[in-house]
Amino acid sequence: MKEIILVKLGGSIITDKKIAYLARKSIIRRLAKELKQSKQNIILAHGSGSFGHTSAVKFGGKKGYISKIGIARVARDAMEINRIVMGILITEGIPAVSFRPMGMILTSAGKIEDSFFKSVEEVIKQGLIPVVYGDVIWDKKWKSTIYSGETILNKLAMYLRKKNFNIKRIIQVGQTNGVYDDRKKTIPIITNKTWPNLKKFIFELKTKDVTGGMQHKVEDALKMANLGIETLLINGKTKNELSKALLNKKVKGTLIK
Ligand code: IP8
Repeated sequence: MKEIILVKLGGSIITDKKIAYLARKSIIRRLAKELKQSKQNIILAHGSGSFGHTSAVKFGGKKGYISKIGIARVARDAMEINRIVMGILITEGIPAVSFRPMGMILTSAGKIEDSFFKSVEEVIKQGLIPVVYGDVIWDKKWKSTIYSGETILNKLAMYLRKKNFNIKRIIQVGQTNGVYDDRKKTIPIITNKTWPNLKKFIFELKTKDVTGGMQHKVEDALKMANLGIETLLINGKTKNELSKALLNKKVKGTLIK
């Protein structure tokens, strides 16, 4: 059984969420160097941050859109941040291959109707690093929906588990030391049991985000925990947190299990 670690670089860390269409290239480069130190099999996902979200707030996408040119722009902007990330990964010597989610998934009212992940599986077998990202997904009822990077990563994880891959854990790299409570202190562990109580007290950043912020992130991760896959949320602004997390060393963050 091949062991795989899934890593998501959040939109909040790879872009400046307060400034439209601004990528934090030096942070992406440092995270790429940290990723490169790992000898594990990795699947990488990244968010859209101030690229896709800025446009999706204007033109829609989550349950259809306001204009054809608008949704075309959302789709273009989601791809644009991917182009920037891919450029850096490859310059850093990482054999990364980009898979566009809208070409792998078709939904109806937000639920997957058809998907094709076999090429991703093949690329992992060849020892390359597949990269997916938050994207516009074409939807038979709503016309379009938007899947965040972690939703796509989770769908891939479920597929690969069925194919007997051993998904060890998901590492989500954001700009906080995991999930904060209302006093801005890290909640070290969240489980399905503790979440209903904790939920009322979590701290949410007030930036534009059509895929739902921290609560959505935790709830998606809890679904994965039900399948035995834990998620670790760490701070990408702290140097070497990602490399430590990849080596299973102690980090400041939240473990969702
Ligand atoms: O940043 C959202 O992906 P996320 C994708 O991972 C778009 O939530 C197009 C807004």
